[in-house]
Amino acid sequence: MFKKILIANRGEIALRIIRACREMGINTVAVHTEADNNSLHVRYADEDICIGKGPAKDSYLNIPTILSAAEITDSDAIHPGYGFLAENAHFAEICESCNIAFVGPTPGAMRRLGDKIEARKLMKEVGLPMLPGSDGPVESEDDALRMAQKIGYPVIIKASAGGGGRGMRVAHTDVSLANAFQTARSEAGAVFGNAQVYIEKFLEEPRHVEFQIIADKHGNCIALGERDCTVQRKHQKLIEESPSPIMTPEIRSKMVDLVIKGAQTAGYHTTGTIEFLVDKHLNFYFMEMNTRIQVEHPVSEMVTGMDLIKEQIRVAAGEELSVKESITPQGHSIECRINAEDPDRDFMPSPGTITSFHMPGGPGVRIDTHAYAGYKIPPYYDSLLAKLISYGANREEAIVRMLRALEEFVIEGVKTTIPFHQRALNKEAFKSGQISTNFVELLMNNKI
Ligand code: MV4
Repeated sequence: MFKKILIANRGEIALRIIRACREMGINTVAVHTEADNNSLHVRYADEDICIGKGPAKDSYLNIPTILSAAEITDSDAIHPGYGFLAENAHFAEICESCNIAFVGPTPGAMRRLGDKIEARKLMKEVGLPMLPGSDGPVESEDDALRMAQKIGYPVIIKASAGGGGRGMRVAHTDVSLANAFQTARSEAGAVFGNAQVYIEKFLEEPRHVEFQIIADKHGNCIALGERDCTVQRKHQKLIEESPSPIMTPEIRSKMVDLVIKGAQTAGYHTTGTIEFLVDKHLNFYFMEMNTRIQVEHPVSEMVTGMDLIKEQIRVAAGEELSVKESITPQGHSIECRINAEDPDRDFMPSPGTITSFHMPGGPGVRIDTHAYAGYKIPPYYDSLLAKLISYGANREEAIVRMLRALEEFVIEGVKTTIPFHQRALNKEAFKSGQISTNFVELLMNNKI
């Protein structure tokens, strides 16, 4: 097992990783910026190193600086968390060449799955259900037109290196397709340095359902059920839950077999998530695979009893999975992302000092946060302040507990998304589970 892990991240996830390490007897190194000097991850770690001023590109994204910090502290592994360098294959490669274990996939597996065209090809061969689309890159406007006419409108052009909704354009007619193709291509080139795009049938009003898997280097791979992340705004998830309210045991069992086959075929040996779009008839379509631990991993932990971070560290160190069979979710868990944003002002970021901070507690409530009373939220990073997670014997109990916890939560000094969550969870559409990815928009425009 590793003796010392450097956490190349900040905020709640850095703290979450430090807590797992503490329980495992692994020493920790926090890296931080001047702006994050007073963050809890710095206080909880055994050692800490300042790696820059505020902006991430000069600190949490600076590969040479982070590797120097790992060398100086004699760390034998780096945990990247999510975001920042977590899906950077070049970083994983450099860690490898410095003899520092990267807690995540091999650079090869990360590259294969990070390229959406490659991932689509691989998962299609394995037998995962796909929306009709191109089997490779679309190279020209004529190519795009031919494919679109074969698939039928509406279609979506997506960047092969994409993610977070960048480099993505929908077209409803031949005329709009030419423009969609060109703008998706140039945006993909500008944002990702890779202009390759592909085309798919555009699914209207889908749900987002994703499967959590974990694999070791001994041939074991298991699934930990699914998460429903349909409640999003501008590709930022706001509420996640497990299990999905629309899942059936039959569909889950079929999907679990397929995602495990997919991960094994990709040579995958860590935690990962396979994302699907779901239509109103409960047809599933592969969307993409995420090769990191995700923000919303706690809801899977709550319904499976597995500590995903500890397990991820164990498999990175070459150990076998502690559980060899897939786990069926028990009970129900919901996560609300408490962001320092003003829902009344189009979710505008609200950095500043938290003047008072009282966390909820009691049965079935978990909070992952790096914040506290007096904490100053820096303006440089994402606005996630806390993850409020509820657990109940069933969905109704998880919702009631979440509403009770949201009521108990006091955060003063900055605006937060707490009022948004209270509104959302009280909506009949949410309670009945009858929603699609347009739920937040409908809610904010008072259309439901
Ligand atoms: C789609 C789609 C409909 N049809 N692909 C959004 C993020 C990116 N990873 C892919 N996305 C979508 N791909 C096809 N063929 C709709 C979306 C989409 C979406 C998906 C999940 C959750 C929220 C969303 C919001 C807008 C668009």
